[in-house]
Amino acid sequence: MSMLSFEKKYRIKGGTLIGGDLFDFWAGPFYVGFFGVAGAFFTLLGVAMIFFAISQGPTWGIWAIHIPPPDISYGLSLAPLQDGGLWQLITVCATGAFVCWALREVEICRKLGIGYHVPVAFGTAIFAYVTLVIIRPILMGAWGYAFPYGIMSHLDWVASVGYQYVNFHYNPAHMIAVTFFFTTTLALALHGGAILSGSNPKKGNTVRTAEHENSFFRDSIGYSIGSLGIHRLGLFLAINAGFWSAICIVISGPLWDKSWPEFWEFWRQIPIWS
Ligand code: UQ2
Repeated sequence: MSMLSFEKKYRIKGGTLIGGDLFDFWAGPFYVGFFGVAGAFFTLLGVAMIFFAISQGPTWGIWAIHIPPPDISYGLSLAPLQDGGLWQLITVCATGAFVCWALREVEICRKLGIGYHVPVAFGTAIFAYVTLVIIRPILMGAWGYAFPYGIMSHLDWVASVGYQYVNFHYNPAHMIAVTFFFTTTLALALHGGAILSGSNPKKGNTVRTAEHENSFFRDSIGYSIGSLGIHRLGLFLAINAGFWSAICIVISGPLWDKSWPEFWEFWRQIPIWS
């Protein structure tokens, strides 16, 4: 079935979570839905407020733009617009837009009768962002603990929070997250290489199948995870990278406020060593 006739067959009403048939239509190639409309609303409002916040600041320089959260002294209250309030509204719009995008993906999955793997994976990225700008600040009692919106300024925030815990690389959850990020790139490099090597034959050769990919890995490392398995592994690795990123920052402060190198002192304190 060609893609065009496939889409004609499956682009039918139904599967919405909210709004019934009201927003159940397409705009060109794009499915709209209630969450498409709500997501566009949050996006336009959020981007407009980013531009307004920049216009009130000292620079339009792309690297120097800096939209900070309210001062710690505001605690968890609403701050005046120019004093972190715009950051708060931008955060509401960003979170709203991300969640709408994920729920629009869910509606598309329901229409197609496929699993929710893609929105679940995207949900992990949303979870990491929400942990940084909402969950951890609430646990620590002030919006001022969130990161500022700005290219260099958010990097400065990461460096500063890292040094606050002396050496963030000693955070065990950070170690796990980094390991998952690296393993994700290893798996995608192996998989991308495997697929391209088989599907781009030299002139005169036929496209290879999964048997060739299996045999390559059995010959080289004595094991093949399989053509479905590699995708299960990839999803598992990528979701864990995002998940442990959220864990490593949410425990820094709420659960552990000393230096991370000091955390490993427990090992040296085990009586057996003395
Ligand atoms: C594989 C396979 C694929 C692949 C890849 C492998 C036919 C097309 C890349 C090899 C992957 C293995 C052995 C797992 C490696 C483990 C980690 C943690 C990176 O076997 O099946 O399908 O693309």
